[in-house]
Amino acid sequence: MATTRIPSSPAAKTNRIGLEMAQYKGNKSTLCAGCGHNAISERIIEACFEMGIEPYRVAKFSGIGCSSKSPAYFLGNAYGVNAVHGRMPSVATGALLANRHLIALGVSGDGDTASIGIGQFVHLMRRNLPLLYIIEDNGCYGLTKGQTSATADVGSKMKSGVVNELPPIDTCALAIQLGATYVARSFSGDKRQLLTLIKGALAHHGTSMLDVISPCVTFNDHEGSTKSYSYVKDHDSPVADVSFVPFFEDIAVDYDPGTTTQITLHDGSHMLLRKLNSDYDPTHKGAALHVVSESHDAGDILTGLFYIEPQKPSFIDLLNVMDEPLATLPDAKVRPPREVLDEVMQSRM
Ligand SMILES: Cc1ncc(C[n+]2csc(CCOP(=O)(O)OP(=O)(O)O)c2C)c(N)n1
Ligand code: SF4
Ligand SMILES: [Mg+2]
Repeated sequence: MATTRIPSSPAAKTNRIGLEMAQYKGNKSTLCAGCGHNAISERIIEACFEMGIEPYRVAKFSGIGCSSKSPAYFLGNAYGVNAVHGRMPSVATGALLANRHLIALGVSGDGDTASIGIGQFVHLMRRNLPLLYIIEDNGCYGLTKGQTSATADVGSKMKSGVVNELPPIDTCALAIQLGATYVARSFSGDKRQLLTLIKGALAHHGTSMLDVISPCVTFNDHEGSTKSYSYVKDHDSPVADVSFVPFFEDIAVDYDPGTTTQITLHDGSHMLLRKLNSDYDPTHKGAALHVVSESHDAGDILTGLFYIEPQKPSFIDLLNVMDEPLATLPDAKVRPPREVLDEVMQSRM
């Protein structure tokens, strides 16, 4: 269902398609003040505005949770579906098969994804559906008062004082291993890195999985938590400094080629990765899995673009889905005439 049209004001700055930032906003947030999820919504708004994305082509998908409520707070001119808890991937898959021209943006939580939704998540990752999947990861079930989620680290203390003893599921490692083609981790407090990674993900054609550490100020921002603002600030370790150049901008940049990897995305945009770790190659799956696993052992929160594979065919390409949206095909094209049905019934399989 499309939501309300937000009017423009004459004086504001406009983007390359003539829209202003206000036209990318949504309803006023009802989340707690300071919740990391609000910062992520702001970056989504900025990324879509700066890239000149047509809001009415975007379809927002989410499950259930504080994080899954957040699509109401950005892109009020886009389509939006709140699915059942943990079931967003199948709804998004159906919508994209019905209309391959949608720009699909999924927002989920660590509970919605790694606990109840893990079964749907793993199949989404192996299909390479063209969708940006953001996990707003606070290591707890914020909406239901802060229970431990499956991404909580061993030794992390919950507000109740209980210490988590179960190993976390690393959604980035899982996504890389299963076939997602753009996999990154960021922090809601790192505006520049997060904005860049969202822009790159929007230009990518395939599944982009972005795990964003997003502190829950009400239930998981205390001493002893490994998903608090202060812990993440102290342990954030970027794998590379990442920049994004959209297809409509000239790539004349001041990067030293000897220290920078340049990756061309599906729409002609570029990701530029200035290496911080000398040998890191984000197009090498084994290397990506290695750095993610190594960072766990070192107790770091590794951020940045871990893995990218821009050329792999998406699920839509593999299925050879026709260009015309299936959702708008006229009855005459979708209902085979009686003679054809008779022929099928008579034929031997
Ligand atoms: C089938 C089902 N089981 C349980 C719930 C209760 N429930 C609602 S949100 C939620 C967890 C949300 O956690 P997360 O996805 O991490 O989102 P957050 O609120 O932390 O952003 C749970 C268990 C539900 N709504 N539906
Ligand atoms: S309870 Fe936590 S996750 Fe939910 S809105 Fe508040 S701070 Fe955010
Ligand atoms: Mg959560």
